[in-house]
Amino acid sequence: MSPQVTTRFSLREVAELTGLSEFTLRGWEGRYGAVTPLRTETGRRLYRTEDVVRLNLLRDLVALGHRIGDIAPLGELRLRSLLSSPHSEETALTETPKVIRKIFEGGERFAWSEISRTLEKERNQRSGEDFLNSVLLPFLRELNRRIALGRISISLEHIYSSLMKEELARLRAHPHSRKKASSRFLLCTPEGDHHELGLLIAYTALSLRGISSLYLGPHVPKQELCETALRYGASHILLSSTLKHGEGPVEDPLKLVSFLTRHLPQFSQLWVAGRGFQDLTSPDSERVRHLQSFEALMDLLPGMK
Ligand code: B12
Repeated sequence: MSPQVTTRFSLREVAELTGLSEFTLRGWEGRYGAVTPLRTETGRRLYRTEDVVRLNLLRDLVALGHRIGDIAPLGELRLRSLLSSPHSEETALTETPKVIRKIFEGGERFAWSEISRTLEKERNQRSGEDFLNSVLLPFLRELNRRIALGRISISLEHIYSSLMKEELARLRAHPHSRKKASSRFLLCTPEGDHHELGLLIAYTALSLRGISSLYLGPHVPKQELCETALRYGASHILLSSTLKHGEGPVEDPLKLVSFLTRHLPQFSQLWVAGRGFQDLTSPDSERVRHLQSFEALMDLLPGMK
């Protein structure tokens, strides 16, 4: 009889199998007790197959909007029933606006001219801001959800991202509002972070509201940012970061904000947003504001002087 082989996985292997980063895996274990892997004599983690199954379930539920702290204590049966409960993917799909479903159905068939027509029709029926809030942002949310669930191939992901960028550029090309605000925004992502979609959305929102802005784009060194803020006379710096410290080559957000509050011109306010700044909920300077969402950004813009 052959000896029984029990498969064990290292932290790196589990990261590859689940698509969760090593940082997230350690966090879910340490903070929420999501799984308790075995340990080698030297203290390295060894995961069982059932740990990987459990982590995949937790990952899918988090992508559907559940909080890890709420679901981490639940057993496998309960997790499975949650996946097929009213918050299941099917329900999320039927709750998705019809136009968004049409875009994704078209994308599956590579029917790009059909998608263009659908978007054009929506664009013509709505104001720029309504198109942004009711079509583009829900489209992005659904796209992120599908990516997190592993439902989108890499090429489709790239095509959808380009589509989003084109639509945003189109909105900016036809501003619906004349320049009226005296504010001057400077937009960028921190050095090391190349994710610029969130920044482009904000740039488009500012343009639709007639607010002057200078788009520096992604990966801007902090010293350069401070210098440009001074030369441009920026009333606001909008800094968006998607990468979390430890998961990419970006500086600790606390240290970055502390540097900026010391070196930005006194007349500039600093607004930070995106998941890279998620943990910076109450910055300790009055000049710094943390924006939780695009809705929060839009709410802040109208009354600006
Ligand atoms: C597109 C993408 C890329 C593209 C970026 C292209 C571009 N020019 O923007 C490319 C291919 C370059 C890329 C590279 C990498 N990526 Co990437 N990427 C993504 C992806 C698929 C979408 C991110 C995005 O743009 N979302 C759009 C924004 C608007 O949505 P959101 O991030 O959910 O933000 C929400 C809020 O935070 C808020 N918000 C966000 N920004 C802003 C801005 C303002 C002003 C406001 C008010 C609100 C706001 O609103 C959003 C909706 O609620 C995500 C996966 C995902 N599903 O999110 C991974 C993801 C962000 N990437 C990730 C990683 C790790 C990388 C790489 C390190 C991968 C690698 N190993 O090479 C590199 C890093 C490159 C670098 N140095 O920056 C991780 C980040 C993990 C973490 N928590 O830090 C993610 C989450 C994937 C994953 N699950 O592992 N990536």
